[in-house]
Amino acid sequence: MYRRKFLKLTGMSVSLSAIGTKVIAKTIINPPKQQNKPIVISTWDFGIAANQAAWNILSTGGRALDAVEQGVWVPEADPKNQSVGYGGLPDRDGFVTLDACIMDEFGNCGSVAALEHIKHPISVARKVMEKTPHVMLAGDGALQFALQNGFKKENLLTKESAKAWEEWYKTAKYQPVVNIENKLFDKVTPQKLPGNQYNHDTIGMLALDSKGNLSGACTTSGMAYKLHGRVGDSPIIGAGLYVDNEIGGATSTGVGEEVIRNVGSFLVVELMRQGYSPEDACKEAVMRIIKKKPDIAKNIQVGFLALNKMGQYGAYAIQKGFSYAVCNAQKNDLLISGKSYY
Ligand code: SD4
Repeated sequence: MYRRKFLKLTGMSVSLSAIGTKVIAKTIINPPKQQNKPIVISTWDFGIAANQAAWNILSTGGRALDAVEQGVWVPEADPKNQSVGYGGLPDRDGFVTLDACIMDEFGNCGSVAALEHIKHPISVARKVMEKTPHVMLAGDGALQFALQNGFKKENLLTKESAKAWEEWYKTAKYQPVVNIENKLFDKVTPQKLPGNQYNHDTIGMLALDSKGNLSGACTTSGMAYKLHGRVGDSPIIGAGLYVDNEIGGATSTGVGEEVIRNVGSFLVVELMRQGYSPEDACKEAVMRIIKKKPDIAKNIQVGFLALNKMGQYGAYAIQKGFSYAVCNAQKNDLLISGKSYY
């Protein structure tokens, strides 16, 4: 009842002083009468190619879950992409360890953390979801499960990533570079940058299929040169990804520790449940991070991307240059720069 009234206040700012803290909420402007579907969105410029693979499934009436799995396979398999899957930059001890999770329209989810030697961690995450009573497998146990389920053991450390790590090892200084995504956005290649410059980027993908069902996937090699065993937000349901088929989905990229502290993607979905547009929900989640730790937030990037049940989407990041790709029947593979606090 309350929610219905809230949604009626289209385009207005509403003060929620009744619940204690004063929150300014903007509601969805002109909610569409029909769902904008099918549609797929994903983080960063490598989302363009990933969306194309997802679109091949969505445009032929396929399920959002299959679309997001196949979509993120593209960057996972790309050796030139040094932040996801094969070719990902290693941890400080030289091991490539991958994090991934997936969530479907029924609230089922699966996840792997600190998984080594498997090119497509997203598919292992899906197997965890579909074939076990668990949600998350980590480290050696995740690898053992993958091998038992027919995944091939591979060396994921490419020559380029080994070289970058050796360069970094000379100083072994762990310091996420401020606004690294801007550099990616400007299409500077990792090879042109010294040692630790390219140290994070994740693909998060959300899709709404022609039946109106939502799914999401998130996969990464995590922060480059992290401590061995470090797990980021990307495989954590609610942090790096969350999907509620009644409301929408959200995913994150950037320094995972700050996303975990704020259970970021769950927060974005819950804000959309309260009537926030996808962009406003992402913005509010970013503001939560900035408000809690302003000094840390100044020097890091975190971005959220969200898609609601009507197929509306939006993004917001701490720093400029957060790009994301959108693909539907009208605009194929359009790259959009998200809005940011700084
Ligand atoms: C992590 N969130 O491991 C990931 C890295 C990332 O853009 O998204 N970078 O913390």
